[in-house]
Amino acid sequence: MKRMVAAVVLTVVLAQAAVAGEITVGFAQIGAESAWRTAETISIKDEAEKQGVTLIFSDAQQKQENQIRAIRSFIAQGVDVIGLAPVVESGWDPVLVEAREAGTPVILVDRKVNSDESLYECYLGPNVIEEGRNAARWLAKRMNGKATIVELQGTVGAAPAIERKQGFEDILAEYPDMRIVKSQSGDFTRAKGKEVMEQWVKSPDFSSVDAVYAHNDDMALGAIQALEESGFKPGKDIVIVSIDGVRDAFVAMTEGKLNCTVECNPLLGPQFFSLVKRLASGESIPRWEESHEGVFDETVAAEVLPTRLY
Ligand code: GZL
Repeated sequence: MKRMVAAVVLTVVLAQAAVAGEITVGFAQIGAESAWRTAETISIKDEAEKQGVTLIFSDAQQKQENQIRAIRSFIAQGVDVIGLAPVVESGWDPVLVEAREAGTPVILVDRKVNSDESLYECYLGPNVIEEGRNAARWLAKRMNGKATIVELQGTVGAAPAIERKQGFEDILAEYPDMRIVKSQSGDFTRAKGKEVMEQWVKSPDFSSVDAVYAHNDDMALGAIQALEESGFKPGKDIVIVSIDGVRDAFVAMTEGKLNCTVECNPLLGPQFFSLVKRLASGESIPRWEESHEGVFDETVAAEVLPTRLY
């Protein structure tokens, strides 16, 4: 009953805001840890301006406590909708309950939480497990089903890190001669990806490694730098597949240093504000609004690079 009342209140409040044409959105962004994240921020800010929506934007520097503080501030300021790109998947229940009790709907953007679905309106983002599967499918084909792999994982506890690992391993289960021999978090950053690879190349058994799977392009680009500085030829001695599809990944593929990137579209501004407006006009919105993506490898990089928007 309480949820029904909250839903009615929410619809009326949002509809009033929509009529007044003065929707205010609070967006709790993770930070600026990767080129992908920066592209997403630009897309959200540009679309808010284009659509005349008042945007209160918070950069949490990859700290969950800062995101929680921002959400509480948005609630106190009486925003109409909250957008949240959750840095990790757990620990959100208390603040999401506060938002629901305040009648402030939450839309998850690009990452999921493991809270009950009733605590948010929608997840806008990719099929992240499929991204991991597509990376493994491409690598299996490229390596003829035989590879000794090191894996650079994303931020510990982040849904895309958990799901990209799961998806990759789903496919690896079909290839007994493909195995992951080292796996460590590079926190989705170029610096940490380089740092982890610098340690790995020193280990005696690294000579058996012939492939790298990175959960995002930024860590792959850091690893490429470390491999080059250690005398390896990344993209040739060691085949590298990553995820995101940022511009620098396409440049690296044209240079023969990266072999494949699985696209993860950060340009979610238009879809996000379309969901906000539909919420505001009392329309129901889907539980999952999927962003659509491709797989790009070295054979198409030069042709596709000029068309890339991020
Ligand atoms: C994926 C997104 C990830 C990107 C990284 O949806 O959450 O976060 O793949 C970014 O580049 O840091």
